[in-house]
Amino acid sequence: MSDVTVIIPCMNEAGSLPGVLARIPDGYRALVVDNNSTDDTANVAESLGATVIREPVPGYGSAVHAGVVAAESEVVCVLDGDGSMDPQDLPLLVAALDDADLAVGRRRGGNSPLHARLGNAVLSMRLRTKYSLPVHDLGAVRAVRRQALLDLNVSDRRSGYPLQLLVLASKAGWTVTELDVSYSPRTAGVSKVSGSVGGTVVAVRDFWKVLK
Ligand SMILES: Nc1nc2c(ncn2[C@@H]2O[C@H](COP(=O)(O)OP(=O)(O)OP(=O)(O)O)[C@@H](O)[C@H]2O)c(=O)[nH]1
Ligand SMILES: [Mg+2]
Repeated sequence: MSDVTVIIPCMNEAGSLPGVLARIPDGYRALVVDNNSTDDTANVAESLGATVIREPVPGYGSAVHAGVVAAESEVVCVLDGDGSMDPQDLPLLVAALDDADLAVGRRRGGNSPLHARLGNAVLSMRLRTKYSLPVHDLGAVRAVRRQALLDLNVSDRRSGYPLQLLVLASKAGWTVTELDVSYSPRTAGVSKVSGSVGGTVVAVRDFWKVLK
C-alpha cells in the first residue's frame, strides 16, 4: 500500500520535525498539522517538503481530526512530531491493515515517567477487559483507513482522542491489531503532557470521560 498520508499533529515541534520528516517512508506523504505553534514549526515543515495545514482549535484530537479531514489518501497514519516515535515503523502498521481495521503501536523503550506508565497500564487493562481489545498501550500511533475512521465519528478533540477511537472501534466490531513500535524521549522541545503535573491532570480527566 503506497497511498498513505502520515499525519503529524504539532504544537511547537520545530526542533524535532527535521528528524521525524527525514524518516518518513518512501512514497508516504507527510501532512503536518500546525496547532497554534509559536515557533518555526510551519516553516520548517514546509521547507522540508511536508504539506502544512493550520488548525486553530487547541488539542491533540483537534489537530489529528483536521489532518484526517484534509488527507486525500485511502490510508492515514498518525504519529507525534516530537521525535519520540519512528515513522519507519509505520509500514508494518499499514501492512497489518490487510487483516485489520485499525493497527496501533505498543510503545517499547523510552523512559516515560512512572505516573505515565502506571496510567497506561491501568487504562489499557480496562480496554482489554471492558472492551475486549488486544492492547497494552493507548494507541498513540496508528494506521487506519481514512473513510472508515471518519465514519466512526470520534468526537474527542483533546488527549482522549486515541482512547475514544479504540472504544468506538470496539463498539463497531472492528478488528484491532497491536504491534510493537520503538519509543524514545522527545528529541527537542518541551513536553506538554506527561512531563508536567498540569498536563497529566488534563490528560487523566480527558481519559476518564471516555472510559467511564
Ligand atoms: N499535548 C498537545 N499536543 C499537541 C497539541 N496539538 C498538537 N500536539 C502534538 O501532538 C503530539 C503529541 O503530543 P504529546 O506526546 O501528547 O505531548 P508531549 O508534549 O510530547 O508530551 P509527552 O509525550 O507526555 O512528553 C505532539 O507532536 C504535539 O506537538 C495540543 O493541543 N496538545
Ligand atoms: Mg510526546
